[in-house]
Amino acid sequence: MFGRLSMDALPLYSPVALSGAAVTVLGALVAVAVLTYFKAWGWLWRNYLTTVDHKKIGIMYIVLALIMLLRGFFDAIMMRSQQVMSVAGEGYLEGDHFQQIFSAHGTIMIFFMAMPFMSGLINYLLPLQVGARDVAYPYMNALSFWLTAAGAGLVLISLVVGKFSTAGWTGYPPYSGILRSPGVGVDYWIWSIFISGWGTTMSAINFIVTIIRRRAPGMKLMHMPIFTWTVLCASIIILLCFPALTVATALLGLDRIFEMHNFTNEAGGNIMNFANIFWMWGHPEVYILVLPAFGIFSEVSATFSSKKLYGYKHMVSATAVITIFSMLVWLHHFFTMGSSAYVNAVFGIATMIIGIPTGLKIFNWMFTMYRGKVRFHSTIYWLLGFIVLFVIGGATGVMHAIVPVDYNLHNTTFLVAHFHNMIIPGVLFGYLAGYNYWFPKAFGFQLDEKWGKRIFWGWFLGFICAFMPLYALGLMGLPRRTAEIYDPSFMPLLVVAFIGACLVLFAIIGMLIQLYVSIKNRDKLRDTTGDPWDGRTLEWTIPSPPPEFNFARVPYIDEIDGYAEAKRKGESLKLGPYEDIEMPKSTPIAFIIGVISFVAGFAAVWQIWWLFFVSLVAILAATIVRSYNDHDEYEITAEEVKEIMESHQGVSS
Ligand code: HEM
Ligand SMILES: [Cu+2]
Repeated sequence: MFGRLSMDALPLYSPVALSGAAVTVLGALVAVAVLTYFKAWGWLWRNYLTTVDHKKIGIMYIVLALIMLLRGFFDAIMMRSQQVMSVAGEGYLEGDHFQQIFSAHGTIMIFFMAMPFMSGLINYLLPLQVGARDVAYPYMNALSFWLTAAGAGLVLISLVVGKFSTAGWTGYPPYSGILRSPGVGVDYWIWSIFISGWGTTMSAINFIVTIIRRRAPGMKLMHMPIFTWTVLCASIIILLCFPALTVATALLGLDRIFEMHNFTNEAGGNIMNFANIFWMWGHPEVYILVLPAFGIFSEVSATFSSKKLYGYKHMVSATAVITIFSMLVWLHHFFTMGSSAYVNAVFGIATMIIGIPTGLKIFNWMFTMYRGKVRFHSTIYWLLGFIVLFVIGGATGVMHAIVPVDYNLHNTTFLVAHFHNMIIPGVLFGYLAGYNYWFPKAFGFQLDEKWGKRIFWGWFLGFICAFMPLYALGLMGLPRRTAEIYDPSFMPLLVVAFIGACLVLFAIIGMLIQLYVSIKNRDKLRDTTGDPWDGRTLEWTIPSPPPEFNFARVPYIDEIDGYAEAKRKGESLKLGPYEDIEMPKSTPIAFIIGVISFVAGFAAVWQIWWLFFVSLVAILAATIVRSYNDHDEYEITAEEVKEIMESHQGVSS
């Protein structure tokens, strides 16, 4: 009846696991209590849970990302303290638990922090930047979000019921095979990724069609804002590469449930095939994450230097070259696994070539700032910090691309330092810059600047202290994923790394304080113009926060940064007439399918097959019900649009 599920699944075996579960359950209870206290359930249901508005979906993605950032960071600081404590004594984590923590940390940070943060920013901004009233498929957009949330829910519930994977965020067999990992941990990993991966793939389709079909009249591809370009390229990579991940996890699941031997070294299987398929997704994934961040840096450098972006066309070509090469280098993740020297050399060189377009971008951002009127707002701090740190990360990446060097460095903390060095400045700093930059657009007031700078310094200095020592420790021979460290000579650097993590903790708490302070002082921080930074792209032509239909009158754009050009010439933007607007209606179905997908995933993890099949039928039924709905739109008349716009004073369009 309950498959593998029994009372043993509760984390009563260890006080540390029990406290993790308690914090999770308490957190959920507090959230429920607060919502009940403020009688917010109805509001939440009508405005968010059932919405198909890309702006609200974007905000939900970012809220999810920030919650998961807290959780992922908590794991990180547990690992850091365990390693410091284990040099002097035994530490407080058992090996098995430490393995769950690094696996959860990596999985959460990549799939449920960085990806939702990216999807959230894209969802919010993309339609606004191309002058559209929504994404191409608003309902599918909501569905994508709820599938992502279902995956995140599975990771969170693994903390309370059962255990998480011990096979790392990459889930390599044989560690993830049924013989080494007979418990449910790997299944949680598989199903959370599998379900959220469908959501991500559907988002990519949505973004691509929106960019191709929903641009404002006159806007040619080479007039698109650079962020939109990077979203197009990242979405193409998602569409081509996420299926590889879906296949890898599905085949691994078949191995585990039906003993199919896709990835075993007997009965005709081959372990290496997993690494191959996984990294066909895994390496491009890095560029999926980093390209939109590059797009944000481009927007931020131009706006805060009051200049147009240096070398727009080259930025577009560089993005396209990176897109193609991102898919040609995956094998550098297993240089040491027995390919020939010839194959390794080809992939090593292909890897290094990506440095060229990336370097070009760095120079273009610097040339954009050069001789500009640079406003040193915290938003551009993220760009400056990124440039300094990313160049170091790039250099150590080239070291890994030199195959004989990689033989010595791989699986040491040198590698851990390298990839955090790319992904924290390159990805997270970019998204945090975007969060700062577009926050007033979304909520109508700016974030507190004093805390903005403190948060930056916390992340920047914290990053340096937390990860530079790992380069040295790696060269000294410390392997990655080590729970207990006996060599006392590692102690000083481990302590520095721990202090770094504490600085980041300060920055993360600072982010919460910043939100609190900014909401409290929102009247002082209010943006009544819709254009607080003297922006250059279409999102700044409409009120903050934007009305549900985004653009009351359809804008016309026939050059790059058309809005900035119009402002420079003292003209106003060309706009179409007021017209009746069709908007998609809210629907609970996407949310319901998300909840059922979570149940289906949970049932599959515990092998409660009847529940699994009931869930599949329920998803199908919900989809059919939805397809019978012929009235999924409502109309706002031209008159009403005009009235709404006249209530926003001081905004021209
Ligand atoms: C400042 C915050 C962070 C700290 C202190 C931190 C710390 C750590 C530590 C201690 C490990 C284990 C290293 C080892 O194998 O010995 C690790 C692994 C990892 N981290 Fe982070 N991390 C942070 C942020 C991030 C972010 C933002 C991401 C991604 C967006 C990320 C992705 C990963 C991944 C993918 C792994 C590999 C996990 C595995 O080995 O399976 N981390 N991190
Ligand atoms: Cu790679």
